[in-house]
Amino acid sequence: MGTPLSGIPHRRLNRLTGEYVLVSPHRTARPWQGQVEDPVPDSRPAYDPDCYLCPGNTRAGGARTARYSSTYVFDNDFAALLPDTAPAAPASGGLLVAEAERGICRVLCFSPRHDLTLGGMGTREIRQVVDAWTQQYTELGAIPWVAHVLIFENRGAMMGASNPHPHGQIWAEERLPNEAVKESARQRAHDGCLLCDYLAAELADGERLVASNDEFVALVPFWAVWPFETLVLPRSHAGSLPGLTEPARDGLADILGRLTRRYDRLFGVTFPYSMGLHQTPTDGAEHPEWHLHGHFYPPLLRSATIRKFMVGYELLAGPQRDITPEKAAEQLRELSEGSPR
Ligand code: H2U
Ligand code: ZN
Repeated sequence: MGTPLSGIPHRRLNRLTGEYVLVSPHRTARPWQGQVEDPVPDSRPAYDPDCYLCPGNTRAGGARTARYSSTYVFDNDFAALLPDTAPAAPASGGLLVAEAERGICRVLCFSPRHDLTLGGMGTREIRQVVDAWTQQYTELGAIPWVAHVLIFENRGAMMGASNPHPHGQIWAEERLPNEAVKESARQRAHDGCLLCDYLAAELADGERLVASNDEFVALVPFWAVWPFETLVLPRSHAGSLPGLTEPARDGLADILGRLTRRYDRLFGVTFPYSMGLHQTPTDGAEHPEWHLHGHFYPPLLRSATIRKFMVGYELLAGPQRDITPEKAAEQLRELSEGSPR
């Protein structure tokens, strides 16, 4: 594929969404001068008596978090969607369209240890998270009215995480949300599997690869919007976590640990991000076009404190970036991965 137009303003097509991103590489003529430091040691305790996610503690709503020893799932005490929302008649009075939306929101603690992050957990512990995600996708997706299950993690205050305890969320709902609608349409429109073909092109090119193992590849997508955005892809076609083989589940755990440790070393801080897994809709239809993948959207641009803002052009026209995806991949690739704590 090669890197086209590497020195001039250009736009790139996001094959998954059909949207363009503007790239302005000439604005980053200065060489990379950012220091690469070891992550600042986290001073969090292994157990925090005031943390609502630590084993045995009372949550805000009064419920008690169990004394768990690996992963722990509970219904979100402040759920954005509710399972018993009555299917009200759509209020589509002309231009004003609204419809009731049923859903189930859960919180998943990755570890009983308050002081860990995915990158600090060993592959075996992350594999337990992968298994919990698989189980949740299967269980929630099997509910007849659930059409979509989103698994995600907000990490760091910058991304709105309410608590540093390692945890993620799961939102299951009645209809496909916007991103799933766009990605479904683009994958369906492609002749063959879009992401199998895309991964083959990226492996042949190599310029945007960050880390890989026998089962999974992490790369900065050609159309990345966030400076250090990455896409995590299984090498073999699978639409969802239950479709992964045992070695592939281990491979996913391995790549998640290694990728997040690279992130943590980039600016020497626990790297903030929102990450999520996009999987086959559970709407009862056949979706051979869907290829499981993970998106990492980190907000940081140049240091632990300089973030990318989505303002101006981004809000009013479309996403724009300066540092090229190739440069970002190179920076992430050159870091050592370190090891879990
Ligand atoms: P975030 O850190 O990504 O915001 O996720 C934490 C979720 O935990 C959030 O959705 C829920 C919040 O509603 N929560 C509980 O369910 N119980 C609590 O006691 C506090 C927070
Ligand atoms: Zn905790």
